[in-house]
Amino acid sequence: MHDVYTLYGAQISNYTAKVRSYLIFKGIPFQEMVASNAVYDSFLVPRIGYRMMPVLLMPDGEMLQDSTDIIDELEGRYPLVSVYPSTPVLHLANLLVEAYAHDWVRIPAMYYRWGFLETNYEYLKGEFGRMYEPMAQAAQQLIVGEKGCAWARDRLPSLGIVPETAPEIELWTESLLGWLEAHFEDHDYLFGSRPSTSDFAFMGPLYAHLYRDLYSSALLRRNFPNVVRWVERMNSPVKAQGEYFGEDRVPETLMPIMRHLFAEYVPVACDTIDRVGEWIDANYTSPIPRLLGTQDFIVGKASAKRNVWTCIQYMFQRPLFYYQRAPESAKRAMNDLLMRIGGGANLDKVVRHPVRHRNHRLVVDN
Ligand SMILES: N[C@@H](CCC(=O)N[C@@H](CS)C(=O)NCC(=O)O)C(=O)O
Repeated sequence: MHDVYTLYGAQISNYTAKVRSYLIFKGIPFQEMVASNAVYDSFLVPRIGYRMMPVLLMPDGEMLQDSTDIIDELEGRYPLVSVYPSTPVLHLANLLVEAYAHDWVRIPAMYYRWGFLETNYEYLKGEFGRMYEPMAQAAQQLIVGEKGCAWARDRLPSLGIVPETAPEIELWTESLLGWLEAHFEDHDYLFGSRPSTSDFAFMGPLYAHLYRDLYSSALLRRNFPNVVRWVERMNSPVKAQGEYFGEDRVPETLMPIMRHLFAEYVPVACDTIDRVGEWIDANYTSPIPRLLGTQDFIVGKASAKRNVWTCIQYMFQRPLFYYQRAPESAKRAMNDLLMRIGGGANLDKVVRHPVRHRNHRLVVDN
């Protein structure tokens, strides 16, 4: 087929959902292939080097892993209807919410998937089994699915999902869904009548996990109908390209999210930048490991430890660089946003060693 992209991923995959909704919005022709064991072994691992989805195969044969890199590569190829707001304050706010949705809302997504097994487990075994072995008998799929589930559940402590944090994750999730519900009462997307990269990033946890998994699906449908409609909008072709807010100001309905992200995500992101920096000072080699020891974090009234996920620097250095490299006039407007957020919110964190992806690995950007 000519000029058709292939998205390797799965319905249950957070970061596949992000890229899928982007491709749908942009009207980019694509087909989807399940990243099954056979596809991994015979096609993806030999080219990417490890098991990870999503992967996008371009019509010219180039392959990309990493949902953010995929979107940015395609923005370069299809720049006409950009998914980044062009005005400074909205652009910055979008990069912040994108990083939060990508890195941090993964916590509620994983918690709600694995925290309610009485409701979710049979469904998840089937989903994992069908993904890994789509051609196998149903009974065989359940066996394979059980192993896949065990592997995924083992990840929870690395994200700080432990019995002490669970009640606070629930409170946060209900608040977050409430903020989104109120925002989508007035607006089709986060920054206006056109989706932006933060909408796509939110589709990961909100579609792949919360909308589809049985327990959270009932919760969403019961209490958050605007969020449900937004998810469905995000997976449907649009009639009009829409536009971002005319005024370069973050609406009041998004401010609770902005405040939460500075209170709980930014401290972790800044610590991650320090830890990655120390590792690079000591090792100065590539690639950078995915996990680097542990760090303290808070969720609501609970505090706990989690692993340092080095990929967090990759997402959070984006808003930092945008802010720090902006001309003074734009910075003044962005500082007004930081003042509105309050609590000493700032984006002054110095990134001594920027990172990037090379050959599908996180490396020092030098
Ligand atoms: N930074 C990557 C993260 C992708 C990712 O974590 N994908 C998950 C599925 S949603 C996966 O394949 N995990 C396999 C693993 O962690 O080993 C991206 O944005 O594409």
